[in-house]
Parts: sequence; C-alpha cells; structure tokens
Amino acid sequence: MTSQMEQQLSAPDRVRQALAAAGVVTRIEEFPSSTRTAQEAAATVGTSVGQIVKSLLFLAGGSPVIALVSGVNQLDTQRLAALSGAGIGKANADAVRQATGYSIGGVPPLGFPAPIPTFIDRDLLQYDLVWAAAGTPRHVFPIAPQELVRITGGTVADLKAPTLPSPNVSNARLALKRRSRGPTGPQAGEGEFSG
Ligand code: 5CA
Repeated sequence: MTSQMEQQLSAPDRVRQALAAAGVVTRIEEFPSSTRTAQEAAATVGTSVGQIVKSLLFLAGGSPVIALVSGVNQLDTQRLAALSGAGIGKANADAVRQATGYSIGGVPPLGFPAPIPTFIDRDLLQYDLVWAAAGTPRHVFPIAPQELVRITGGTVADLKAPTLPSPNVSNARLALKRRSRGPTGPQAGEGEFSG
C-alpha cells in the first residue's frame, strides 16, 4: 500500500519526502537546463564543480553500494572495493533504476526503496554547501556536507583516484581551500565543459 502510494509521487516529491523525514531543511530547485552531469549542474546552479555531488552506484558482490563523490574527483574504484569488502562493478542503467528507484543523471543520495550502504568523498566536507541530484536531471538541492553524512549514515573516506602530478594542481587545491564557495575557478572541470 505504502509503496503503491510512493509510486504515484513524482521523483522530486519522493526525494522531498525523504529529506523531510530525515529532518533536513532545504529546498529542491528545478532548473530549465540540464543538471545531468556534474559540469552541467555546476554551470546551471552557478557553483563550483567540486561542490556537485555525484551519486555513483556500484554492485559489490551483487549488492548495491553508493559512492558520493565530489564533481571534480574521479572515484578510486579499488578503494571503494576495499571499503566494500567485495569486488565491485559499476551498475548499468537498469540496475541503477532498480536499486535506487531513479534514473542515471537524477540519482539522489537518499530516498531509496531500501537503504544502500554509502561512502562519502572526504573532499566534499571542505565546502559549506554541496548540491546533490533530487530525482531528475533538472532537480538539485543544496545541503551542508555534514548533513549529507548524517542523513545517509555514510562512511567518510578518501575516495579520490590519484591524479598525475601537474604544475597547476597545488595552486588549484589552494584556491579551492581558500574559497569554499563562489564561482568556478578556471581550473575546475577544465576541458570537460560541453556548453
Ligand atoms: N545530476 C548530476 C549531478 S547532481 C548527476 O546525477 N551526476 S552523477 O555523476 O551522479 O550521474 C551521472 C553518472 O552516472 C556519471 O558520472 C556516470 O558515472 C554514470 N553513468 C552515466 N551513464 C551511465 C551508464 N550508461 N551506465 C552506468 N552509469 C552511467
């Protein structure tokens, strides 16, 4: 009965309900343009790519796990496997829909049919606010990263894949630390913007 009623709610309404049940004070924002990828979401919201939460679903020994990763970082899948205690594989579109109840590009960090073990990129904690998907590729909501940890019951971990050293990296890190909010720096998402 309950699940039938939940089926009738729109995806953003299901997320809204889950946020309210978790006691989060926020608002889901709907945008006319896409927030499907971290780069698009950052451009649409007007925030830095680092502050966009990617919700990445994997199957660990057949069971879903979710990694919440800063938009600027690549997930270290070996680290996630080690944390999960099983070999992992990226979930395909059908598996994402089945485990989370949402389609790729709109997967929120909570509001699933059944709880999913969650791992949270430590880099997200440097910001005052981060933005996560709210059920569709045009809905997102802002949340303090500590709240994200609380409502997901997630484990904070170093999930960032190592990158090759580059002369710009230390400057980029410093800029991000100094400025937890504000416009996207020239280094963020460099070469990844499509429009
Ligand atoms: N709305 C944005 C930011 S809030 C968003 O949902 N970003 S995301 O990163 O969490 O979701 C897109 C991710 O889905 C991609 O980074 C990619 O890892 C994954 N993805 C995209 N296409 C597929 C696919 N065909 N199969 C499995 N995973 C996919």
